[in-house]
Amino acid sequence: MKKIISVIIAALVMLSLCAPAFAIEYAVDARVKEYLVAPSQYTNNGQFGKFIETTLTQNGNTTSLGNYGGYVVYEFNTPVMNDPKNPYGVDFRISGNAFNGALTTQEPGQVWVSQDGENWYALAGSEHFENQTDWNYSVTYKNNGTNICDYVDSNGESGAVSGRIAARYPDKDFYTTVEIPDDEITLGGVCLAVQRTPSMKNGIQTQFGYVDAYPYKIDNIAYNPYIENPTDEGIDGQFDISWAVDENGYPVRLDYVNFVKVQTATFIDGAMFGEKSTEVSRVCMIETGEKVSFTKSAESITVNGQEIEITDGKIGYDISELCGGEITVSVNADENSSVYINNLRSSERTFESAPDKGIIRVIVQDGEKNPQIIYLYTDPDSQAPETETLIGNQIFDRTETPEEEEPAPDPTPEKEGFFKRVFRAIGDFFVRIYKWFGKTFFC
Ligand SMILES: [Ca+2]
Ligand SMILES: [Ca+2]
Repeated sequence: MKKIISVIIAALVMLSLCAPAFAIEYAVDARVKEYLVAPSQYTNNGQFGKFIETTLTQNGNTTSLGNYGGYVVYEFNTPVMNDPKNPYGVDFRISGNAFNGALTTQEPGQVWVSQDGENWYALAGSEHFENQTDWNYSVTYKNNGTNICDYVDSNGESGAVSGRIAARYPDKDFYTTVEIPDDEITLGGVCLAVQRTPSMKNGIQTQFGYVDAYPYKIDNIAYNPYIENPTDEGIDGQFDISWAVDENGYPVRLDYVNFVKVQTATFIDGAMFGEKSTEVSRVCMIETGEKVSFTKSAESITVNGQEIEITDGKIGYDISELCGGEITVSVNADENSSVYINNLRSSERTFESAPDKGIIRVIVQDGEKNPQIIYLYTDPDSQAPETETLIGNQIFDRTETPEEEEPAPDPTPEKEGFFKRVFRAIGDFFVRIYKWFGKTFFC
């Protein structure tokens, strides 16, 4: 027994010696500015409901944001750069605790970014432009003095907040960074789905662009968000600042951000598991690559048979004249590209009618390159921009850098045929004779 104990102590000493090395590698230069766990089984309660700062440490520590609207705001001391050298365009990672990508396991959190902490832009994940996604949903949680809050939402639905154990009103003493009124608090933002009937089937499927949707990995490597089979192979929490959009869903250009917010984006009763609540386990920066490179494989997009040429510097296209009823969008890109049309990974998608939000986003991505992002506007009355609206200072040159050409291999001398060799030998012979005569008789 003593031997076992001494081995354990030795192992612990070894681990404690190793820890600082990992801490340096994965430390994030940021602080928690605000944190609130919305009424849920984790509110005012234990590890999952309190120690959010641990998500900034090297190995992370699972912490919950609670029910819909619960959130954390990180303030970075060093800006997070939207650096075109980042593989796949991924600029940072925030992981949750999902153990697979199944719809019952996913608990997606919406990510927002800001330069000043006041003006926020959503990073549009795969579901952002789908009809069922509500960009302006809110829930007012009411403190009734019991373990289960009441609520009323922006759709006028109301009742008791369902919870497996409890859905407590947040206590001021637990969440000191947020002003919490005594009687009720309203939390709003993006909501991906509302399902308040308790059922094991109350799940949600996202493809990319949310926290706590896929298994996580503890490292600082960027993984491709657009892979073919994310349900089996997706890695949680890859974020590209180039997904940023304003309140109308129009693209904005942010070359850096100083604040990142994660917010539970569902109001779903998951029956025996309790409410769906986004967990945050770890924030990390990613290793920047060597080379700037952009995907530009889509030269054109066909909408209902009409080809639209994609021109340099223009990412927004008005297609409203082509949108009478059904809309079929075909992306003419390299066959090896990953192509997303809103939340569908395919180079073609048919919409029964124009999407409610008036926007179809096309993403094309090749190899490790930054994606090509194109917006098609279906609403004739929209004032949609043809380019991204620049926020703050422009830092990076986004024009495409040509691929470095592979050095040409040394030319291999062609093997000469038999007759060619004979003729060359005869020619060389006469040249030598000619030179010999010249030297002998004329010099
Ligand atoms: Ca990026
Ligand atoms: Ca989770």
